[in-house]
Amino acid sequence: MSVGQPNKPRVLLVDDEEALLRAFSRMLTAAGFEVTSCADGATALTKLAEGRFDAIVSDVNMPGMNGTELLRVVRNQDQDLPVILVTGAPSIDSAASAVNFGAFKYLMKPISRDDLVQSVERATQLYRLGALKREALQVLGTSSGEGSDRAGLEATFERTLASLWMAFQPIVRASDRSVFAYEALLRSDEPALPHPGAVLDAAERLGALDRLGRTARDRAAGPFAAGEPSWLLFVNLHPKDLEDDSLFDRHAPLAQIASRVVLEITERSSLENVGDLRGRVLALRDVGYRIAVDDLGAGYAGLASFVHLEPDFVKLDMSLVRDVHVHMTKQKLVRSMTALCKDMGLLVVAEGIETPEERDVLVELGCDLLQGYRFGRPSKPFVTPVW
Ligand code: G
Ligand code: MN
Repeated sequence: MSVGQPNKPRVLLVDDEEALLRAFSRMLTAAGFEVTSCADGATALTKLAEGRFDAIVSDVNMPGMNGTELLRVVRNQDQDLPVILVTGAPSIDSAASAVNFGAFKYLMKPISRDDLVQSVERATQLYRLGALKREALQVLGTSSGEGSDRAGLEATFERTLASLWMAFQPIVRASDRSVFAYEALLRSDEPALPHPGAVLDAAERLGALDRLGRTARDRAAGPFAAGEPSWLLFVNLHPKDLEDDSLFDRHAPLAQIASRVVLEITERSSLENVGDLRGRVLALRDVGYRIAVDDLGAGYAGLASFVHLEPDFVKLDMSLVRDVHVHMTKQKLVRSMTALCKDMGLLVVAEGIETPEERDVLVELGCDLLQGYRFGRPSKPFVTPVW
């Protein structure tokens, strides 16, 4: 497996059929996993209590505790540990409870070697990424917001919305120093709401996040449609935007250039309250958009964003980037995260790079796509980046 994973990933196999247990164990061992096998749910729980595992593969139909019951007990102890359920007799019932209790995957027998190995590989990679994220949170601490006066907010917000514009910041390809993309960022000339954070905060208080999102997306699409066709456009979404029908509208200005658009979904706020997240993201892909997880390493420790979003890109938060050249712990985290993301087929963007020292260390650590004041400030279209 990859750099940054010194130990073999550990898999707990649970199946009452001995022949299958042996076959699965052989396949997974050959693929580089350390496998512990057991024949029933109760033994599985004992093994879990004794050691650390990166994934569980369990049969559904077993005497005693069945696979979905095992999943439920595991979920009470660990929100993230991926459980892959295997069944020979799929029923709507068990599929439904599997999804309810957060099964990572539901595989039907007979299962090919490739299906098994790929599912387990993906599951253990995700789980390790979760561990790295928790480590990053501990290293970096958390951030907090700020309040503002409510009086006259509505009128101020309307003025802001009318004059809102988008700045574009370049994302540079390290290999040839060319422009890979631009990220569209909210800008306001309204003195009472001068920062994007203040605009978002006002919109949230007024229940107008959907209008703000729509305005931002429409105004990002305009200048970009006329730009160089090879550039991608990164656009930030608030979790609330995912509940707004206009985001899924194929006639919206942004949808006209959907194949060049990457929608950034932030890790800063929880996605737990978004109903049918997976379905919504599938609908966005259906329009043609790609997905990025934004601010990776900041604020949120869960894995929901990865399991449900299946992102194409991740953006490392600038708190991991700041002074990375003198911070060994950050270097180790960035190296491991980057290697793991590459293994998972994701492109990594490092953001908030301000100095050549940060830039050089990040390139050395495996980051191919770079963004930050060092290369270009967010500006009215389209600043040519410097290296
Ligand atoms: O959450 P998100 O990653 O989308 O936020 C990006 C924000 O970071 C924007 O407001 C942008 O202006 C700011 N930004 C972009 N590059 C840099 C940088 O190099 N340093 C700092 N401090 N901020 C940056
Ligand atoms: Mn962003």
